[in-house]
Amino acid sequence: MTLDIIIACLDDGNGYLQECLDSISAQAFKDITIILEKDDPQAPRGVAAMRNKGLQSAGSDYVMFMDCDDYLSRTALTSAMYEALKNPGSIIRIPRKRSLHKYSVQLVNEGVERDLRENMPRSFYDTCLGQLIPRRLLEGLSFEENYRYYSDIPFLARLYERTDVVIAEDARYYKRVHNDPVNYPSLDQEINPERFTEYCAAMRLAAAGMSDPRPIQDYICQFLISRTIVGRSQKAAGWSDRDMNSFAALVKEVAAPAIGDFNGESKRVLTAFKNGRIKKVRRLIRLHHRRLKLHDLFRSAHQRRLLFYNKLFRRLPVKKDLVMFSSFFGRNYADSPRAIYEYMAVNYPGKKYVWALNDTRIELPGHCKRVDTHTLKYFRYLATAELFVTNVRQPEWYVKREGAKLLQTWHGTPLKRLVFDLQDVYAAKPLEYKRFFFRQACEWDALVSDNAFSTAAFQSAFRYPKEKIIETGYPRNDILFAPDIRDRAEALKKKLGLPLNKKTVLYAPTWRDDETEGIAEYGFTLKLDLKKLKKLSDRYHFILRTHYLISENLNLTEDEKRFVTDLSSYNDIAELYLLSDVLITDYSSTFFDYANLNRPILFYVYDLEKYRDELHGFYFDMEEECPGPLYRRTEEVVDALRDIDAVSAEYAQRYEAFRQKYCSLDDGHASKRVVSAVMRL
Ligand code: C2G
Repeated sequence: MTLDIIIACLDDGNGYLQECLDSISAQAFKDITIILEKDDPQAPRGVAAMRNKGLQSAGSDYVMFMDCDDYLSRTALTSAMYEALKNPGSIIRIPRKRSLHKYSVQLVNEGVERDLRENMPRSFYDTCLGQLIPRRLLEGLSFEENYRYYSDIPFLARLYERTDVVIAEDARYYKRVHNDPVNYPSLDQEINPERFTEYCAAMRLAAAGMSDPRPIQDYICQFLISRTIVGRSQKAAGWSDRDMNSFAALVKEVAAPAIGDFNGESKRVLTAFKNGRIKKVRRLIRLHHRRLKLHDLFRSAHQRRLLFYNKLFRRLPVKKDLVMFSSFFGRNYADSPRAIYEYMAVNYPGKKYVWALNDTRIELPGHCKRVDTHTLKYFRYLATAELFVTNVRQPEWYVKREGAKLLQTWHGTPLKRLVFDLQDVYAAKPLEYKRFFFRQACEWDALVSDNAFSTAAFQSAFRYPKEKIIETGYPRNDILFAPDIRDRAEALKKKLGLPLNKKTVLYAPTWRDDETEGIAEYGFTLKLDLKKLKKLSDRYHFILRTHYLISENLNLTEDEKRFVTDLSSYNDIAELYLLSDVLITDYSSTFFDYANLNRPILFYVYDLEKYRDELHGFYFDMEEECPGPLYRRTEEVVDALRDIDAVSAEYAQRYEAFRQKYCSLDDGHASKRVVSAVMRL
């Protein structure tokens, strides 16, 4: 048996086509002819015309359609062909699954995906993609070339009347969802006011050609219900009257016979559509969402606080001279917001200061109020502060008010690619991440940058305008230039019970996007072998410091605790920089800051390829620019620590070049420069 795969390639701006082709050549089933139809951006033909053209060259037993940004699971075609052998003459459907990730990443996840039942039972299957269609069934069929989005519908309506459909359960067709709908929207994501007019026309045409239009009637009803009163999506609330009227006409003319199969709220909505009572449809949608909101209010304290924020606090006047600080979502009193606060507290004593800080054990110097982010007060302060200083994104619900200013200090010079420079997104809400980030960045009045390199990276990564970036060096690094750092380090060591007679090594790795524990919480597997480090315990004491997103605890044994201290929950890493003699890190921005101290840095990068090629990607080549050696095994780290002076000597030149490029603005006075810039805003 042979198979033609027709790939319609509208726009390959993201280089997805290669992954699609890779997934086809990785199949064990080989009797495949690829018919690739590329669109010409100068004279676009559209998907329907490309598929029709592809059909003209098809000569195999089966035909399958793919989009150029999609790909197949490893055994998709063997499973599908096996079903084809068992069921000659049937269409074999490969279940579709949405993916936001690259082919290589998806391959790793195959078999451990949670939801494999993407192919929910539907009265009508609305895409031609990922189905092995016996070629002889396609005679006389073609895609409607006038349609941009829904040419599949009438085509499939006729096709499905010619035979039955068998599902190849083990196979997967991965439908790639573009995580950057702003710059690279897929057809599904394209915003077009004509979309629903075409939808209605396609449905009418489909129904007209069917001997039994019931599946289409049912499908239209399900579509309207899912967009109006199912779940929390408010999509239908934004439909224009024109769209509403087109749907009403469609229900009346085509779908009305299926309404009887529905009941309750669904039936009411569909009947209102049928009777052309658009206002009533809108009222039912409003009621549905109000009911949901009420339900949320009863269930969640956060929703109640939000209600106060939106309805009350945002109407109070913005308080002049009220400055609010937050670092790492209220977890720490640290980083640049801390440095800026300490500078302002001394130099602007007339202002009122508030810190969002959840850990009551952390002491706050100076005159300032502390507020827990889970309280109503926090919402009130945030609504009324004249200046809000934060080192991470502001809360999603935050709305910047007239007269208020938001200073974004960010939290590191990036080696790891960020936001718009990322192809695959692993954030908690990958689909919305870039859009949300962009919207939030628009509210920043200024963004602090440590060096010219960061300024350039932030412009592309955040799509943030250069004029609003203040390139001053990092306030958080001011502490590293204090004249008494040696004394401070010793005092801190004493306070933390660290040995004074040994050198201290700080191991501060970053987090791994794929070690998810929950929303914005990550696990951590310690790959540095403590048994091997133990050999150095007469000379070195080790500090382990995991990233703030890691929620997992490191369980050290009593024996390990003799030469290792876990300071993952220690408030401010800058103080740990001060007291350590060597830093071991990986892709974390910590090394840019640490280099200010001119002390040795080792890179323990056991998963370099995976991190660089799959998870994140870097802004520069680590092997060429890093101010220290890259190691993959603990033994190498141990050897380097044995003769750390030799390592420093070997990397001296590279270290200096690195400092020139990334640290030249840090001089102990960045807070002052940032504050003067903010005062001018
Ligand atoms: N950090 C820490 N402990 C670690 C790692 C990081 O306290 N083990 C702090 C440091 O201040 C560091 C900041 O968190 O500069 C950001 O951490 P990164 O590991 O760089 O990662 P991320 O939070 O993803 O920030 O553009 C900056 C970053 O590269 C992105």
